[in-house]
Amino acid sequence: MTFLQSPLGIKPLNATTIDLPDMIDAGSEQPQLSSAVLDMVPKSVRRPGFDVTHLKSGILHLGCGAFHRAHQAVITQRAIEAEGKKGLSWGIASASLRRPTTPDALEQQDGLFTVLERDATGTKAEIVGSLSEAFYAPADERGLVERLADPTTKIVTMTVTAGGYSLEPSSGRLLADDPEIQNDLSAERPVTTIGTLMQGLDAVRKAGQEPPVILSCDNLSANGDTVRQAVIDCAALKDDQLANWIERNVQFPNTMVDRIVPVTTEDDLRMAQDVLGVLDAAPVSAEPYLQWVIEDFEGERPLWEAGGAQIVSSVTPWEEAKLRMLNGTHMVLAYLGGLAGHATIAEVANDPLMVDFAMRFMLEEQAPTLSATAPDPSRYAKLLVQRWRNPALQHDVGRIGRNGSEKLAMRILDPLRENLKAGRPSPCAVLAIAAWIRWFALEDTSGTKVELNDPLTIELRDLCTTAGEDHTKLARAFLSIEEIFGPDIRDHEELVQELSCALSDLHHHDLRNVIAARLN
Ligand code: CS2
Repeated sequence: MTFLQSPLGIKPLNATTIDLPDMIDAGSEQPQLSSAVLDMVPKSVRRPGFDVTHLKSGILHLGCGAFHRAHQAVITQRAIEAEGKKGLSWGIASASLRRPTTPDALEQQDGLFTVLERDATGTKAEIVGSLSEAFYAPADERGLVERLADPTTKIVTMTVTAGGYSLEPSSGRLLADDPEIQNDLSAERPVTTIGTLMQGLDAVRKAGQEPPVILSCDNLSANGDTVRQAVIDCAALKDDQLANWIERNVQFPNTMVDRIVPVTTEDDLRMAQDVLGVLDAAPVSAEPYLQWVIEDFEGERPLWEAGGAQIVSSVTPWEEAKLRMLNGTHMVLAYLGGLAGHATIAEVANDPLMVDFAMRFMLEEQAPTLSATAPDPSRYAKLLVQRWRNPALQHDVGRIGRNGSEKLAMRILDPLRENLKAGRPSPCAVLAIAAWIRWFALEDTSGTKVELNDPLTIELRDLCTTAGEDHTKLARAFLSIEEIFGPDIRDHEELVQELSCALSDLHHHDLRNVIAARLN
């Protein structure tokens, strides 16, 4: 069974969904953060080690969300500082694709915002000034194509989420028939990420310029290779010569990005105000942990290693481990934790039964699918549990569980497929998939923290309604969704039965007993 894909478009990663400026106390006498008031901020707050008014844009970024600002913007700030005057050419022109809220707030603050590094020991604040511009792309006079083709743009980075690339989740290939992609083939102002990259690169080629390096910073398997293929496929729909030119001339290095960055809350706004003594309408909070592994590439780039980035010849071992151990297990914790009534990942990660289950899943099902050069699984898994337990981060299970139809394939189904082939059992993955399905099957979500947010919500709920209490029918119906599960999994009769059994258990028995039974 294949659903017609809902239009995917561009969705910013971890985008702020609340109107932050509205939460600011309008009657407050405190001034708002800007370069003019930096001297009023206490010395304990780290601030840009350069004059932000002298910054020039060398990087174009798509997806000015919280993740980008707490990750790439911080590391780029360090890189600019390390290079002195030369570094000033590495400002980031950061495009918000869906909402004007964040760029509007940043505009009033000369692009400055606070990153609050939070954990049980307290909060460390840093003012970040590496954004030379922040703009709302649909209202931008120049438009992304022109900006991409500007010779001063040396690198284009992206955080648009897995769903923002117009890919079929199971195959990772471009949805060539997607109406937005079709429209973007000739649009002056394309709306999809892939269409924008394709049109921008076409303009670069026509102008006879050197193309920028395209750097995806999203949680996708082999993100650079995957985006490269999608851009080439998109170009081939328009012009074979363009497709060949991209293939020969444009670099798409793979990257692994890691920092847990929840949506900004009112508490973060208050915290920023308390620490700075001035108002910040666009702070972000994040865990202290920060990692960026980038495949080496030719051409100019900021001195990102000065900010802790690792430049390596192959990102694969890091990327696979992160996607399968962190992101895959994050989803497991969200789906089971949501059903158990937990509101945040920290709550789930402090529930011993859930942690036992997560450890079992990571060490016995995900780790055997990782390459030998991946980080040591048991140390990595322990570190992850510690990070998830961070009590200062309000990471909603609904937030982590959203868009599961786009995220399951690379994080949970690819390893499951490998385990099936190797004859290794996958009881935890099967229960996690059943828990995800259960989110859509539940009529009554009172008592749970389940919040349905998926491009296929309507279709998936319909499948549940049609199957009713026939769990085998339900298992078959879900496993037949080719765009999520691929063409092969539905024929695996043993898996169909296992999933049916897990669905039935979740329906008839107490969740904690169901989990415990799988751990025995
Ligand atoms: C999370 C990620 O939203 C999700 O799916 O798993 O945003 C996760 O927090 C980051 O990848 C951590 O680096």
